[in-house]
This record gives sequence, structure tokens and C-alpha cells, in this order.
Amino acid sequence: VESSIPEHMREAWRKFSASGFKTTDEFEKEVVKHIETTLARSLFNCDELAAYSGTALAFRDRLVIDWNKTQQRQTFADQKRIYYLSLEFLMGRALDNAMLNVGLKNVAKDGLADLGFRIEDVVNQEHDAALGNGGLGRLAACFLDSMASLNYAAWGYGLRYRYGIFKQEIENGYQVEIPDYWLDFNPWEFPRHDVTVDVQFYGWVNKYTDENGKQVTSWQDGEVVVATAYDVPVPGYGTPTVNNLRLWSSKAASGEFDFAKFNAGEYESAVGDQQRAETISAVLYPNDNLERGKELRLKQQYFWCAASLYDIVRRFKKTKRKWSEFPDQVAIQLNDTHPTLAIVELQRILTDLEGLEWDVAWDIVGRTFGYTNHTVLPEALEKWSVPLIQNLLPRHLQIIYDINLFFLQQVEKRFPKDRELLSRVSIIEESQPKMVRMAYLAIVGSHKVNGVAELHSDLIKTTIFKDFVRIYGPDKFGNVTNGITPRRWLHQANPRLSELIASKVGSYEFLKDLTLLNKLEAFADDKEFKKEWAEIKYANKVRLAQHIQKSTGVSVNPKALFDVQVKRIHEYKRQQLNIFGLIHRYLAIKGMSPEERKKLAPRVSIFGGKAAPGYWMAKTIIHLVNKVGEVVNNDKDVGDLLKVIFLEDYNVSKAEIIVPASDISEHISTAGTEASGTSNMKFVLNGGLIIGTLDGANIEITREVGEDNVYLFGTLSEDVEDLRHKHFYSKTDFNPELKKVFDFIKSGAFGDQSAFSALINGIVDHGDYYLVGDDFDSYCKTQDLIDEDYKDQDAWVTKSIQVVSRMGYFTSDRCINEYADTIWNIEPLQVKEEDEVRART
Ligand code: NTF
Repeated sequence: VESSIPEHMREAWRKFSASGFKTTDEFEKEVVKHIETTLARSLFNCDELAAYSGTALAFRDRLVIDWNKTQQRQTFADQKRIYYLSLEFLMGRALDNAMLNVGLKNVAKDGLADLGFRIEDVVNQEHDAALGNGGLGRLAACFLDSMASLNYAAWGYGLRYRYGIFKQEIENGYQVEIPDYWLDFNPWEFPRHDVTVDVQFYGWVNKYTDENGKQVTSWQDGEVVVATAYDVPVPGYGTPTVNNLRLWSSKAASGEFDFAKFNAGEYESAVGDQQRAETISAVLYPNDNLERGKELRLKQQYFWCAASLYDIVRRFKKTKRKWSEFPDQVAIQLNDTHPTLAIVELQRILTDLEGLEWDVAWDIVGRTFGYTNHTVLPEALEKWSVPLIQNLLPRHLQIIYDINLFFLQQVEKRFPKDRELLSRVSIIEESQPKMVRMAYLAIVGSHKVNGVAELHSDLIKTTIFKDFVRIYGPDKFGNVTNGITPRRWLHQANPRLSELIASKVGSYEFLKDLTLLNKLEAFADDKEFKKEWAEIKYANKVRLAQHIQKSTGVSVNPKALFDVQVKRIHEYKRQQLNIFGLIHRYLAIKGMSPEERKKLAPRVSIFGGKAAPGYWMAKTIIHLVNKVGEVVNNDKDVGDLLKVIFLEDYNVSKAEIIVPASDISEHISTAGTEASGTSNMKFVLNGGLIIGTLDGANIEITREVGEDNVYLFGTLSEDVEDLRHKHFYSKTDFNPELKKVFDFIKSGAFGDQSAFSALINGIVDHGDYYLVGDDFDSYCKTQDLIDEDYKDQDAWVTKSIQVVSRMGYFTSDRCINEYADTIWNIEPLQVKEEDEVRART
């Protein structure tokens, strides 16, 4: 408050307050100004990168104006805020999104043309912000877009990794990882060197009675690391709301380095302290659906939780409210268990630092947090070893033990003498060493727990969290089916389709209310419309074909069926089923007469995705796909009938090219393993059909778009356990067609067969955990059906239109409204109508 300018001196401020460009001329003026002054370049020295930088800075200025106003508005409104804690935010590129969200892309397009540039080339200069692995991080990014677009007062909190997810190159068919240093030029972040938090590690706990006879618990003599805030504006679509994503960066507490040590000649150790501190936020862990219990990862988690909580509490304290009102002002959503320490940290702040009674504090904590579970895979459920926490966070370990004690006492009271139950639900697992079960801690410390698709939410209630449903009752557990933002995944990625839709449904209003897509249904048999629809898909395929040619050297026929599987490489996602199916197809083609071949539908199979660097089996799958591609793509007998492509370095910006170009995409996880999946929604929203198992959101997509419009196959989730069990005593009825595929691989058809033996043995000899053998036959038959259906292009296009018209449910706007209603208990913040109108024009 002391830093605000007194009312009688605000005249000059109002007069000169920035307002932002509106016309092409004004835009150009801004771009030239930035290129000449901010970048110190000139028209004699301006490449596409400089044009990108100038454009980004011009739009950044524009966003900052609305951003500041939004933050002021939210502060004055003094209402509840949402805090979304996520270790991953997979934002992708920001410029195109900013241009579309503020409604000035056409202005920029014309302006850039005047200045000698094509807008696509300029946009393509931007480096993806890749602070995430896959679905979990991208979901967080879609949620930020929706929360801003719906005018919720919401902040994201994350880590500012110096290195995001690695860049993938393929060398001789193998994945090679290259560091992703993305911060060289990043106009979208604002360092807040004045917003810092000291975060403590190690040390010991001192309990004593002070001079007033009060019990004091203090955590002392630890090592301090400084968290500095970097803020990223998050613009909403068609609204002046610009929310904030705050990312923390770590630095040693002593500044540049410890001068005392430096002067004493201990240069190395002085620099070492600095580097050790900076290491905390240096790199994103590249595992998807896997936790490995590394100490540095735990440090990252606490560093981020402590800084975020301090920030949230500091903001609350400015309102001078009573602590009991904290949950009326603050809703914190935990994106998986990664931020679970925030629960413990808030309890510590309220009891040790603010002096609240344990029970009073614990009630506040419970009302504040909500926890979203994103996986049932046992290897992905976080557990931290007690000795590790004891050493790094001694006070937090005590609090965890107390939380567990009070929780178990409560359970004992309701279920007397059920010792089995007590040991099953204990937050502490009595193993060697003892482990803290983070999901259990998250459940006990939250008022709502949700899964991310109906099947998944049912599964968590009946399997991993079954006992907790007994203890707390079913109401604590809910479902919020995932969604995606139609702004990025339709309007931005597929502008021609978005425009065609707008021309039929009347306006671009469907981007804010996706259920309006249902108006398209009326045109599903309209000849003219179908022609335009098909033309757009074809143009998108031509664009992808060009990309494939450029990046792999393989030329593919855009008239062929494009079959896409892009996602992290994981055994449970079953890229191996896909590639085995393709080898089967290749063998079939080789065995056909020329007449038979003529009847076949040409197909291009496209794979993309990264393997975690330590995930050997996933890397083997990548290797096999590449080797199959080498053989198939160079076989003259096959020609256009089959091409197998591995696109390297799959990321958000590549997805924006790939997704609009698919005819069929594959979502073929073993039933019960993929919590939701979100790319399935992106493909269908762009008029692609899907082949999938009855897993995750596939089930709800099928319900919405109709069973006739989805290619379903494979084992049901309720049968998975029995089959797994059966594999251990009968291998006799092993699929003969799949065996032929394995024999072909073993013959050395794709190079040294020993490279693939583990992949095959896992299926043949080691229990086939992911049921590849069980589902192979129905998978291949379903692919044959797709071949047949694709030949009838007219019927295919009708389906394509129908499915899009029924995708309204899968907008992330719907999810955010559900979270707001059922978990956060928060309403959007009203924005003045004139501001709304200004934002749209
Ligand atoms: C992922 N979970 C799931 O594997 C996906 O099915 C889901 O779509 C996304 O979350 C988003 O909900 C994880 O990445 C994690 F971390 F939980 F394993």
C-alpha cells in the first residue's frame, strides 16, 4: 500500500497509461520500435527470429496491460482464488495463442506482410515451453486456458526448469536425448526479483517452552535456498482476463556466491553452493507414469510447495481475515500427489508459525485442498522413504506421523479391532525402509478426491482407494472427466476447419460454448459442406506429408489413410501392439497377388513420442518401429500400400500439425491402465476417427459420438486380472498370427533379432502383462474393418462430421466449471461488458 501513488498525483499516470495497439499501423509501429530499440536491430538486419521477437514483444505489451488490470480487479474483488499446483505445465508456443486470444491475429498477419514476413514463418520461430512430459502437464495447460477464458481468479504454481523435456533425435533407429535449453530468449516470462521466498532444508527440530510458558516448536539451522518468482501471463479467449502462472527458480541464499568463502580462497566450494542450489529447479524429471524416489525430486517438490504456500499465505494475510476464513478465500488443487507436501507445509505454518491449535489448523487444511489422481499404475504411485524425509524435512516427518496417528485413531474408533484395515490405510508403510504413501496423505488432507474419467474414477474407488471409501463414505470421491481447450486444439491448430464450422453454426461462439457444435449435425449429409470438409482434411494431410518428407526423407501419399499414434512410449499404451499389427500387415501384403494388392487401402502409419531415458523397453519399441520403417518403406512390392513413419521429437507444436491430419488415431492401452487420455479428444475434435480399447475417456467419447463411429476392440477392464492370472498356467493357446510376426522378427528381417528378444519374451514367456497376445486378433480384425470403411469416403466424411458435432462435452471449460462447482465452490469474477466487447474486437 505504501508504494501506491497518492490520489492527487495520479493525473500524469492516467494520461500516459498504456493502452495497446488496435490497428495494423499501430501494430507495425510497435514491432519496428521493439526491433530497433529493444533488440537493437534494423531493417538491414532483421531475420525471421527478429521478426518473431518484435511481434512477441508487441503482443506481450498488449497482454501486460490486461494482466495488470486483471490482477488489480481480482485483488479489489477480494474473493476466493483457485491455486493450481502442478509440477508440469506443457504450454507449447505462446505467440499464436496470444494473437488469437486477444483477437488480433489478422492485424498481425497484415502488419507482418507489410513488413516483409509471412505470419506462419514468424510463429514457427518460437521454441515450445515444454515444462512437462505428457498428458498430465498438457492438461494443466488446458486448465489454465479455460480458467482464464471463463474469468476465474486462478493462479498456476510450478517450477521454472532451466531444461524442459529433452529433445529427441533418432540416430540409426535409436532415441538420442539432447538437452532442451529453452530460456535463451523468452519474452513471455517476467522475473520478479522482489518476490522471493527463503526455503529451508535439513536442520533439526527444537521443542521448548518459552518465557510465557508456551510450547514452541522450531525447525532450525537448516540450509536455505531462495525461490524467485517468474510470472507468465495466461490470456483468456475473448475476455480481458489474463491470469498468472508463477514459476519458481532456485538460487543460493548468499547471492552470487559466498564472498567469505571466496575471499578465503575456497572458490570452488563457494561456486559449488551456488550450483547445488540452482540444481533444484534445473531439470524436469523426464518420466511419465513412473516415480523413482530420487532425493533431488523430493527437494524440488518441497521447494515448490513451500514457496507457493508462503506466497498464498502472504496474499491471504493482507486481507486481515481470520484464519477460519482461509478456505473461503483459497482453494488449492493438487495435480497428482507431486504437491502433497503442501498439505504438511500448511499444517506446519498454521501450528508452528501462527500458533493455531492442531485440530483448528487441520480443519482449515482439509477444507482448502482437493486432490486429483491421474493414474492407478503401481509404479507411478509416489512413496518417499522415511529416512529421506527425516533428513531433508525433519519437522515435516513429525507432522506426517501426527497426521497419521490422529487419522488411525479415528479409523480405530469407527472400525474397532480391524488391525488389517489400520495397516492397509496407514500413511506409513511398514516396509524396510518405511515409506510414506503420498496418495494416502493426499486423501487424508483433502476434502475431495477425483479421478479423470468415469472408468478411472470408479477404479480408484474399487481398487487402490477402496478402504478410504469405506472410511470417508463415497461422497468424498468424485469424477471430473478431462477435457481440452478448443482454442488451441481446434481454432489454432486447424484454422480452416474452425472457420468452416463458424460459417455454419453462425459465429465463433462455439469456441466458448462447445456444445454449439451440435448444430453441425444438420450438415452431415450436405454435399457441398462435405466437400469442403474433406478438402480441409486433405490439405492438413498434405501439410503433414510435407513435414514427414522434410524430417524423414520419406515421401508419403496424402490420399492414403493416415493412421496416427502419438503419445509417450509406454508398454501400457501398447505401441508394440500397433507395430506388431503393421508387421502382420506387411507379411500379408507380401503374400498377396498384384490383383489382391490393388484392392487394398493404402495406409501411412505414423508414430511419435519420447521414451523416458532410463526406460529400456520403451526404447526398444522405438527401435523396432524405426527398423520396420526402413524395411517396409524401401520395399518395391509394397510401394504406397504401407509406409511406417517415426516422427522425432513429438511435442505440442508438432501435435498442432499432426492432430488435424489424421484419419484414424490409436488409443489402445490395456483396459484399465490409461486414466483418461486427452489426445483421443483432440483427434476426434478435428474430425479424425479413433481405434481404441474400452479404457479411460474412450468410453465416454464412444457414448457421446455413437458406437458406430468408434472402432472399439479388445479385453474389457473387468477381465484383465483373470487373463493375467491365466497366462501363468497356460501358454498353449498363444495367438498363431502373432507368433508368425515374432518368427519374422527372429529371422533377422529387421536387423539383429537379439535387439528385440526382451520385447518378445515379455509376451511369450513372462506373462504378457499388457495382454498384447490376447488383443492381437481383435485389433487386426478391427483394422481390416477400418480399411473397408475408408474405401467409402462418402460415408467416412459423414462420420467425421457427426463425431465433431458431438464433441461438445470434452471442452476443458466444462471440466473447470465442474471443478468450480463440486470442489472449489467458486464463481467466476464478473468482467465489465465493455471490456468483454473490447477484447472481442
Ligand atoms: C496421466 N497421468 C494419465 O496417464 C493420462 O491418461 C491422463 O490423461 C493424464 O494423466 C491427465 O489426466 C500421469 O501422467 C501420471 F503422472 F499420473 F502418471
